[in-house]
Amino acid sequence: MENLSTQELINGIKSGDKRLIGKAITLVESKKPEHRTQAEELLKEIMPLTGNSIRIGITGVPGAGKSTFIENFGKLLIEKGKKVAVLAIDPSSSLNKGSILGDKTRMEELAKEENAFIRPSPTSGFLGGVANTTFETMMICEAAGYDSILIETVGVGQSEVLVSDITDIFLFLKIIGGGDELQGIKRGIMEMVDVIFINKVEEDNIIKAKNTKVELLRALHFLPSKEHNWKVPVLLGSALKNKGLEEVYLKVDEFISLKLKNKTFEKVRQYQAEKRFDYWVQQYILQKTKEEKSVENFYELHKKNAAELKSNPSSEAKMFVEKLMNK
Ligand SMILES: Nc1nc2c(ncn2[C@@H]2O[C@H](COP(=O)(O)OP(=O)(O)OP(=O)(O)O)[C@@H](O)[C@H]2O)c(=O)[nH]1
Ligand SMILES: [Mg+2]
Repeated sequence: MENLSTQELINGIKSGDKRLIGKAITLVESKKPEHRTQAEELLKEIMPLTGNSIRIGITGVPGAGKSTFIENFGKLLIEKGKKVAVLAIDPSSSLNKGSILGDKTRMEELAKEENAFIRPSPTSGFLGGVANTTFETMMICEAAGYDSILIETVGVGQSEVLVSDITDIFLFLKIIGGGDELQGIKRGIMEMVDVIFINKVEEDNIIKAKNTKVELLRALHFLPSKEHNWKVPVLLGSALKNKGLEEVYLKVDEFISLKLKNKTFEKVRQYQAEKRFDYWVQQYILQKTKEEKSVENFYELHKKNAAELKSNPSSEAKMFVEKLMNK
């Protein structure tokens, strides 16, 4: 990696230079400890410029139309005067190469927009883990003036949990399948979702789509309300034909306004930050562990005991931390 100073990167971010924004993101994604130190420096400096965006998570099964949706929804946001950053987390990309590349080509038009920035997120971070690396990428985008962040993740369960930990609103893209309409939406995901968009609704399946909507609304009725006074809406449309996206925009806007009114917008962000703090405490303790030979040795010893099923992993972890503290 080209050696740019922290200040050069910060200036680049502030002036909205996409090449330097990209370099700064590469820095926070780096697995090298010395890069991490520079990343911390950079993030500390840009912190006051972050937070001023709406963070939108978008999920759905592979092929549901997430990228197509983001392409057209992103363009709609730009028409409304927003600056849009798109981050894609694809936990399957290591198995199924080309998915992320696919995203790039599917967002061709959005990528050409001056006010859009598109970036795939790595599926594994060094210390960060997926959600933390993505969060820091989001901070850089916010500092560069992007006020709408769209995060695409494929609907396989785990990644939604991560994405819902860093976003303000969660959108679920559903396609109509045969048989049980609730199949494919795990209860856990349903509980995280704030807006549902049934995609690929076109002339030939509109009746089916309406039935699906009724079924979904019925199922949602039995779930506890995540946000006070919010009923998860089920919208119909076609991402490809640009139908129904304005309604999604209005619902997103309504939901964010409600969160601000209920004072949960800030509260949830604070709670998310607490979780990140705890995460980083663990990561930095682990990193320190590896820096000192004697500590590393007893770390490895307890880990081995756990791995060999000699005793409970939590007991081994407790013994290790107690030794570490008394050192
Ligand atoms: N008919 C129709 N096709 C659509 C619509 N939205 C997306 N598609 C098509 O569905 C296919 C998958 O779309 P993508 O946008 O790549 O879906 P995705 O959810 O991002 O897929 P992954 O990233 O692979 O999980 C593409 O061939 C799209 O052109 C729609 O509203 N109507
Ligand atoms: Mg996609």
